[in-house]
Amino acid sequence: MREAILKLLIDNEGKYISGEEVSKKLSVSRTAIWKHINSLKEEGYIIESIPRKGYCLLERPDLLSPEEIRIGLDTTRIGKKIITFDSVSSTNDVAKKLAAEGAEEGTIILAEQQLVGRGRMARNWSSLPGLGIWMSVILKPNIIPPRASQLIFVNAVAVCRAIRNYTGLDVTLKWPNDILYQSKKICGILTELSAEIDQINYIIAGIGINVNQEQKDFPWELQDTAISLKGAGNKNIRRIDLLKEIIKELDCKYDIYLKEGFPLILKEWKILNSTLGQEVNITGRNEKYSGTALDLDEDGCLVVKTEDGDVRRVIVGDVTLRKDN
Ligand code: BT5
Repeated sequence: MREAILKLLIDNEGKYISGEEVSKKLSVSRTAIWKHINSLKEEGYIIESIPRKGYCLLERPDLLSPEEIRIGLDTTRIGKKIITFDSVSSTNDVAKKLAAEGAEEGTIILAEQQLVGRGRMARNWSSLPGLGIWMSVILKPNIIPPRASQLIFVNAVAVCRAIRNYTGLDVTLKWPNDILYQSKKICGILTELSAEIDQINYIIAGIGINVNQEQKDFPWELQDTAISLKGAGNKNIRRIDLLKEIIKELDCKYDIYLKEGFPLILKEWKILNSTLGQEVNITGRNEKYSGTALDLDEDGCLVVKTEDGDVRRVIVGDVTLRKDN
């Protein structure tokens, strides 16, 4: 009921809606409405109540509340279930545990803060409270395990599109899992897999987006390489509205991937990327080399022409654009 009242208030944001009208529309008593309004106020919603005029929603807090995220969200798979926490070690760890216990595909785990947010190869991911979107999505695609790395690109394309749609910022994709604004990292994606030889149990897509940090909020070692959407666009972002756009795009791109396979995703990745055609330094597991990034192949490998003319496929590794060094 609280969700229905909130929806009605949001639909009429800035306008008065009388207790009588709410009561009629939702078949709920005036006392119950009053109780729900008070609990919304306690959470930070600014609602004016004037006798004989009714209730008017003046301001919404920038809280990632599942109730508000669900309003108007009409997705097929992603976000049917949303679980939020104030603070967790890592949303990917929570998601893994839930997936192993049988959580349904599309379940989203969100946290206001991560205490041990991580990147690839156990690197640290700075996840300050209330300033970013730290989320994990449980996926259970019916594909063979060697195809799992394609999901990295499905998610990256979806998040990049959503950020572009919502902010208008010209963010780009860097192989394999970064989203950049003018060479600085705005988002990182950590895709983790649980599989048997012949089947995938689940994939966790962990998405970290810097949203409202000031530059000084980042740890000193990230000052030159990280940026937030607020830093890039000079304005505060309502995280929940961006998050809804991300969920919609994830749902849409995942649907395309399941129905039509990887080619359309690959095509869109190529449109949105800032890696291909660039001079790059590659740091692989046990080696470093330089070359030109030529292409992304259908397994998600970066095709690089090395300085001595060999063409190599990079499966795992880090890429730095040489112009940024
Ligand atoms: C990534 O790894 O970029 C994947 C980051 C995924 C984070 C999400 S948040 C929700 C979910 N739960 C988790 O615990 N993780 C996921 P990688 O490509 O390895 O990059 C890591 C490197 O990025 C670090 O070594 C730092 O140099 C840099 N870094 C750390 N925090 C950053 C931040 N907030 N913004 C930009 N760069 C950052």
